[in-house]
Amino acid sequence: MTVQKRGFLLFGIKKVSELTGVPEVTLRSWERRYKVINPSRSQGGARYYTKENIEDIIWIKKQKDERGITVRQAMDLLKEIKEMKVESTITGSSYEEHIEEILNFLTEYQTEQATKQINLCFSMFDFEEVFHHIFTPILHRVGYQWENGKLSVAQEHFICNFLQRRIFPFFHDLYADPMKPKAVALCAPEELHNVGLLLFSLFLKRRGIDVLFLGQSTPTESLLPLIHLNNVQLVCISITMEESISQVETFISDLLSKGTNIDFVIGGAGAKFLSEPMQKYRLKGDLENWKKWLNSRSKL
Ligand code: B12
Repeated sequence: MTVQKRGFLLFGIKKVSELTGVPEVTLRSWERRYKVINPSRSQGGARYYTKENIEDIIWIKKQKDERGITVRQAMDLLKEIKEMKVESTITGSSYEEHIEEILNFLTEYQTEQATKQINLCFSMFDFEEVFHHIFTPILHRVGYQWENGKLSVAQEHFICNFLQRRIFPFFHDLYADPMKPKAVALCAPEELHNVGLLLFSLFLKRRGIDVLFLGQSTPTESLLPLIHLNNVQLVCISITMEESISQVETFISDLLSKGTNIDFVIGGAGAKFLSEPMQKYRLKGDLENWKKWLNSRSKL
């Protein structure tokens, strides 16, 4: 059954099952188990799904069927994306307007307009605010839209590179305190997602800590000489793709077994898959959490 409510089309579970190819019983069990896709209910208890609900179901099915991701992992990812959207609406509609404008311009390769809009953001907000509350949600949405077939790979690459080019100059323009210990920042082996790592490196450098930024897919065996020669005291690692977790863990255990007095911090969406003993190095959350973490580090 399909009904209209406050201008929105709503679909009954039978129709949704037909449209998505997901059996009704599975739809009910996903709702009960993960609580991420929540249709509204009629007074009689019948479920009514919005168009967005249906898109989300198709997205979850695609993750499971084509990418071999478990339903649990796909639901976690979807939840993160939804929370980012809610957060940007709560923290001020002003961010949301910029997010949409910039994303629209970049999707259409309108570089001049996007540049102007980004410049406006830098004039209105602190640069870390721009990166965390505007650039990061844009990139997360790009991922979601790419997954849904709404953005091409070319658009995804273009947008990511365009935004990265606006972040790097800040990193180079900041000066570190020579009296403070040094950090090294790297992505796990085979890991190409490096924007989160760049933001964390920028965070440290802004607070006086010099960061040797190694970036994407760094083979861990090459790091030991660098760490010793430069008196590095903190190793920052970013993991998005789960695959390299075990290599990262071996690297950390090796360094610790050599008696090195080094601290580690690991972030990125894949860090949730770290084993229990390694979870103590994981730093979750955003800027505010990072500030708390830094305050708790007397060495830094
Ligand atoms: C741009 C992008 C790419 C670019 C990356 C370019 C680059 N230079 O980084 C390219 C095109 C290379 C790419 C490739 C792939 N990608 Co990609 N990509 C993205 C996208 C759209 C944006 C990533 C990004 O920059 N986000 C913005 C940053 C700021 O956010 P973040 O990474 O979450 O970081 C935050 C925190 O996690 C944290 N953090 C991150 N690192 C660290 C480190 C430390 C120390 C700390 C403290 C914190 C921290 O701080 C940040 C601020 O909050 C995401 C979508 C998404 N949801 O992120 C998909 C996404 C990550 N990619 C995905 C996939 C599947 C792929 C590919 C497998 C695609 C393919 N079939 O080839 C490959 C894998 C490549 C590889 N081996 O790494 C999936 C991952 C799904 C999963 N893990 O299960 C995503 C989520 C897209 C999706 N919706 O499905 N990708």
